Amino acid sequence: MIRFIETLLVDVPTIRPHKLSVATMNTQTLVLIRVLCEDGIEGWGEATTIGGLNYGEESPESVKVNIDTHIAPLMIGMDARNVAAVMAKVRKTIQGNRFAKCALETALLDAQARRLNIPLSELLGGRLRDALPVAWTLASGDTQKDIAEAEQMLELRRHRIFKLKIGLRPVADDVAHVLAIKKALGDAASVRVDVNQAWSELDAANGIAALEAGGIDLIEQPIRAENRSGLARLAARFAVPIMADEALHGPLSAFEFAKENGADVFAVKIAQSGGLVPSQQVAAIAQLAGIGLYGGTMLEGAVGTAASAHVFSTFADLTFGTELFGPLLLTEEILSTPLEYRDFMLQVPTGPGLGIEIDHDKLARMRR
Ligand code: MUC
Ligand code: MG
Repeated sequence: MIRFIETLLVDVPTIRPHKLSVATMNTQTLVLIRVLCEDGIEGWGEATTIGGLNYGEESPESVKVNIDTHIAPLMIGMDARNVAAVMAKVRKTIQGNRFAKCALETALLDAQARRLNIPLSELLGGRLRDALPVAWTLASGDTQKDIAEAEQMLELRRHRIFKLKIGLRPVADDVAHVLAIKKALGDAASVRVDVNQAWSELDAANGIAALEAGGIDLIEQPIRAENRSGLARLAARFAVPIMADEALHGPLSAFEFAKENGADVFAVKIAQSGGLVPSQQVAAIAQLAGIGLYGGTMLEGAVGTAASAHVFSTFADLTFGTELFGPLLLTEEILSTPLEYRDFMLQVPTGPGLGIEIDHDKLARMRR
């Protein structure tokens, strides 16, 4: 039986300002969820947003207040071992709030997998890989700093896929910035861009042509999320793959994209999908429609990153890798043993549940 659900807010400074077209992040707020069950088993989940409400329609505070006030009371007393039944009730009763739902489903599945003494990935049907390629986002806002950062990551063998955040400056300046980085790194690295919706369709047509000619490998959400037909036109027009990110809100929107040939690649995010099981549904739709897969992040800390890793490990294809670097952007570690990054890959945890242990003393000191 679900006995108690606790939500905690934890503000963690980033290692450097993280500049996106919609926000500059100096801290990340983790919403951590602890579900305590009658049999003594506890499960953890997490939700994060980007720049409060700058990126999407949920904020850390809305996730907390909506769980505390509206969602947790529905769940208390239900059978913790039947995660599907609990989540079916939540999904039927609560509109929207995909991030909150994802955090809760994560905690319930973590608890159930711990109860069964198996890794979460096995509860989701089983993993197909034990390690995931991880991209790093270069977003200092300065070309030379970004090149130095990328070279350091290559040297450390931590990342060889780099995603550049653009869209704030004029298109020509952004293109020059990206191509300077590609030129400096050469074939040692895959260089990609994320415009976070900043371009008009006309800007995108010009910008993408130049980026494609310069050897850029992937173009993420160049135009407004609402402009689905525009993204489909860009995908049809260019050979370089066009990826949907902010436009993708779970299985139903994945299905619409698939019907409309709306994108070449999906950035699957557990929070945007509304949970771990819905993320698998998004992936299944993509695979049936011949759409490529990329494991995305909402810059979660260790809990959400581990949850994402378990889910992505079950995907049959993960052609474009992942960007599960969230914990590496933060100055504080909330696990007693950090997640393991080596040889350009995140190792998918192997212990029961999420396979991680929270440092409770640290959390007690850091919570808001
Ligand atoms: C996004 O739009 O993909 C992921 C990596 C990063 O730096 O920002 C996020 C959000
Ligand atoms: Mg993105």
